[in-house]
Order: sequence, then C-alpha cells, then structure tokens
Amino acid sequence: METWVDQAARLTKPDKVVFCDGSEAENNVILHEMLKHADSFRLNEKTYPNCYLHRSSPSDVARTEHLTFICTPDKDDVGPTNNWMDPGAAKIKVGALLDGAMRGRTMYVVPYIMGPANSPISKVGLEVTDSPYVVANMRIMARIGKVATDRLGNSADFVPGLHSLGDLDPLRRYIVHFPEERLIWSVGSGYGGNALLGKKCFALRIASYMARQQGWMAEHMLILGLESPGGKVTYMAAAFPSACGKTNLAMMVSALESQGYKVWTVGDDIAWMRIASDGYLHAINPEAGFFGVAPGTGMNTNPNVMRALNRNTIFTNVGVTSEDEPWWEGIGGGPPEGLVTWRGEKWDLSKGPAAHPNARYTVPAQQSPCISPNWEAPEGVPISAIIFGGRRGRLAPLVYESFDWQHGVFVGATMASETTAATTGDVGIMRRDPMAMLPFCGYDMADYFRHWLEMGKRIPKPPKIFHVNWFRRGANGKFLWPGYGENVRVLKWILERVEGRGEARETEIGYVPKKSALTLDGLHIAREALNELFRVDADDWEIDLADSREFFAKFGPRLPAELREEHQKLARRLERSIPA
Ligand code: OXD
Ligand code: MN
Repeated sequence: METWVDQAARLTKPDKVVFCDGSEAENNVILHEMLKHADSFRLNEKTYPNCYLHRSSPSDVARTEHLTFICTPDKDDVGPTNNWMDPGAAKIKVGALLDGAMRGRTMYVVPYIMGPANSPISKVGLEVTDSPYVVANMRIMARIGKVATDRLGNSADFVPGLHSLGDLDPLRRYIVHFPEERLIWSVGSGYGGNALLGKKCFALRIASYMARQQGWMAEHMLILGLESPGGKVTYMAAAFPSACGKTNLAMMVSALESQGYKVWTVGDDIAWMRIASDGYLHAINPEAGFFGVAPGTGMNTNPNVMRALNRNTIFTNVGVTSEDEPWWEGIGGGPPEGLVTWRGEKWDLSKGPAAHPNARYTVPAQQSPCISPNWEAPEGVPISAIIFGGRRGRLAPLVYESFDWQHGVFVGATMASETTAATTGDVGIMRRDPMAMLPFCGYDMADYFRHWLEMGKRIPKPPKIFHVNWFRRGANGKFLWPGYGENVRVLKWILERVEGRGEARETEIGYVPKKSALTLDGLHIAREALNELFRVDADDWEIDLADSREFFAKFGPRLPAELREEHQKLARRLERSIPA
C-alpha cells in the first residue's frame, strides 16, 4: 500500500500527505478543511446538526459518461457500449493531467472497505484524493480508515484509485479504469459518481470485471426485504437506471403496512451477490450510505429518507433557505422567502429550479428508520426475486414475470429507459440500458450477458426474474400508476409468485397478474387505467423488438445465441397474436 501511495504522490506532487484513520477527530479536521473553501457551508446547527452544503462547479454536476473509459489492451474486450482507451495511451494522457495536479494541496489517503467489515464478500479499496469533500463523503459511503487497514494487513489485495480535482475543466476531465490492473484514475471532477471511487468505479466497473472472473455478480441494484404478515422477510434485488426511484423503492413506506406488509432497506444502489451454501444467491450492499437524488424527495414520497436527512448529512447542489436549511423542489411547500439557488444566487422564477435536478444528499445508511436489521449480515441476504425496470411511458406493463432464467436475462438485456439528470446529456431520451448497467459494466456487455446465463445454471435456487414499470402514461400523458408506497402492491404479487401462489395470466411477453391477483383495496384507480397498465400491445412490442434487434446487432457474434433465440421466440409469440 505504501509503495502505491508513494508512486501516486511522486506523480501528483502534493504539499502534504495525510493518512486517514477514520476517527471522529480526524473527520473534524477534514470538515474544517472543506469549510475553508468558498463552495462549502455549515447548515443550521440547531435543525440540521453536523450537516453541510457543497456547491460544485456548474459544469461538474453529474456523471460524464463520454469522459469515462475502460482501458484494456484489446479494444474488443470493452464491447460496443463502453469508451475504450489503450492502457499505455491512457497512462500518458491522463498521467500528464495528474502530473503535479496536487501541488499546493493535501493528498488524503483513504483506505476503505466496500461491504460490512466482517463479510467474506467485502473488498478493500484505497482512494487518494485532494478533495476534503470527497473524503467527507467517502466516510459516509464506505467503511474507512483503521477497519480497512486492519482488514488488509500485509495483503496487496486492494483496488487503488487516484483522484484529483485537477482544474475541474471538463476538457481536462477523465475517469479511466484499468480492469486488468484493478486500478482507477479520475481527474477533473469532484462529482460523486466520478470522484467517490468506491461507488461506480470500483463497486460496479472494476467489481463487475472481477465478478465475472471469480463467478459472482456486481450489479446496479437496490436490495430490500419485504416483511409479510407473520414476520417472514423475503429479499428482492432491483435494477433501475440512475434516478428512476431505486432509493424510493428501497425505503418505501408500504401502503399495506396495516395488512402486515413492510419494506426493509438493505441497499439502494449496488448489490454484490454470491452463491451461498444454502443454494441461494446472497447479496450484500457494499456501501455504507445513500448518495440519493434530492429533488422530488419529500415527506409524501420518501418519509423514511426525509427522517434521516436532518443530521450528519452532506447536501450537494441543493438550494438553501434564509434559515440555512436545505431546500429543493418536491421537499414540500413552495419556495420560501429568501431562498438561494444551488449556484448561490437569490432565487426568483427566472432562475428556474432552486436545486439542480441532480442535487444529492449523502447520508449514513444506519440513520434510515427502515434500515434492515440484516443490512450488515456478513453472509448477505438470500435473494428470491430480481426485478428489472425503467421509465417507459409506453409499452411495458406495470409488472410481468419472465418464463424462466434465460428469458429473464433477455428481459434484463432488452431493458430501456428514458434518460435522467444523473448523467450529463439530454434528459427524456429512450435508450437501451441492459440491467441498468450500461454506464457501469467494466467489460463487453455481450460477455456480461453470457456471465448472467452461466450464473443461472450454477445457482441451485435461482431468484425469479420480473420487470416493472411505474411510469406508464395514459392517453392524457399522465402517469397511470400512483407509485411510491403503492408499489408494495406489486411487490406483494411478486412475493406470492415466489411462493407459488399469485395468480397470473400468460401473455406473449411473460406472466402478468390476473386483475384479481393484485391487492387494490384502499386504492382509487379507474378500471380503464388498470386495463391500460396491463395491456400488452403486440404492435408496440413489434416496434420495440426491431429496436432491440438493432441494439443486439452491435454486439456481433459475441452476443450469446440464447439471447437471439429469446428474441426470435418473442417475435414468434407476437406474430401469432396479431390477427392477419
Ligand atoms: C448514482 C447513479 O449516483 O447511478 O447512483 O448515477
Ligand atoms: Mn446508481
């Protein structure tokens, strides 16, 4: 570890190197350093104790996928959906930007564990960074300091990551991964997904590469436990693209709580899963905190997270009230008098939203009132259902179940969703995002699909695979389903299917609940809306199939034949159902 840190310091030339032990005293020093910068503030100490506001550079507010690269000797190994750079060329190009980048700054060395400290599934990482904001966030998102160095001992089995803010110029910003060396370099951005290297860079891109080699899975999935009457808890993992409601689903206040159905949170963004000796796929949440999207979060949408956000939380790019309290669109109520925007300007209507649409909170997971008692179980939790989903105004019904694992992999591989503010670029454009891993898979996604198919053969008790869509719209453009806490009704059906009970109707695309099988008491939803929510329109599916055929074609011969086969099978089922 020391050797690697020395090399990083020789390259970046900091004035000072600080090894982080993760202690409270050290955290105070780091927060003090963070507050010296004009972009960070302490919030109201009475109502938001130990909470901070950070404003990032306006051109550094989201993940930058076009500046994110996977560097392998052979270009073909990253596949058609990743950006590729030759490892040698990347070292020269990005190395030049890192050369002397920490001059006049302090280099913080942050050893961390992804996953519970005592879990055999967890892994150690090491991030060096010149940003105290990054250190303060890493402290919430991972287990940092002494626990990590203790776990590592003399071993060299850690994933190093070198991060520097550089000059924050998007033209000199690169997030590069060397999966063969298990190394990450990131320069020019302080944004979470680009700079908190344990999260997307390690726990997804590098880990997905390792997982394929080692026979496990690193996925962009929330993990939740659904408690049913009698107290039994069934665990489910769900993959939705960024900013499509993973955090809200994982932390939902169930609309069926009075009937004994309650949701417990294990994780909200990432799942590491291994086959355990009981034959189930077991999942851990490698993270220790939630880095969630603030806008749209309020007491009516996610009260559990709201109850966690009033202490020990770092807010990024939210607005701030005259009382020094954080504010964003959807928090509840209109903009208060004296509101200041995320850019630090006095708010008025001409300024648009006061919070950036991708404004975030970083909060310790254990502060959430719905955190599962098993969220740090070293062996993870057994997964009974995998749920895929996206934002789809048309097409996909509220929920359907795949016919089997292979068909489920096809369902995941053909997932699509409207783009959101979590990444720079246009919002609301439909794009294919297999398993919600498009921006996060560290190798060729054709090989990733193959890995999924192989895992399915190896899991003695495989989870059933489902697809959900909370975002279907009616002819008037309005959402048909109320979402949020009402989504538990769908989870309940999924649970019943897992237990071999829930009633279903077989359609061309999979099993859809019989209308009577969905618990709808207490919910006012028009019959037409329900019909539309479950309608499988063969014409629409034909159009979608043409699009997914084009997407699959990009992968050439590396695409597993099983997926082409599923594609043809679906095409045949649809053909049969369309009257000539
Ligand atoms: C995230 C993302 O921050 O997916 O989780 O962008
Ligand atoms: Mn995510």
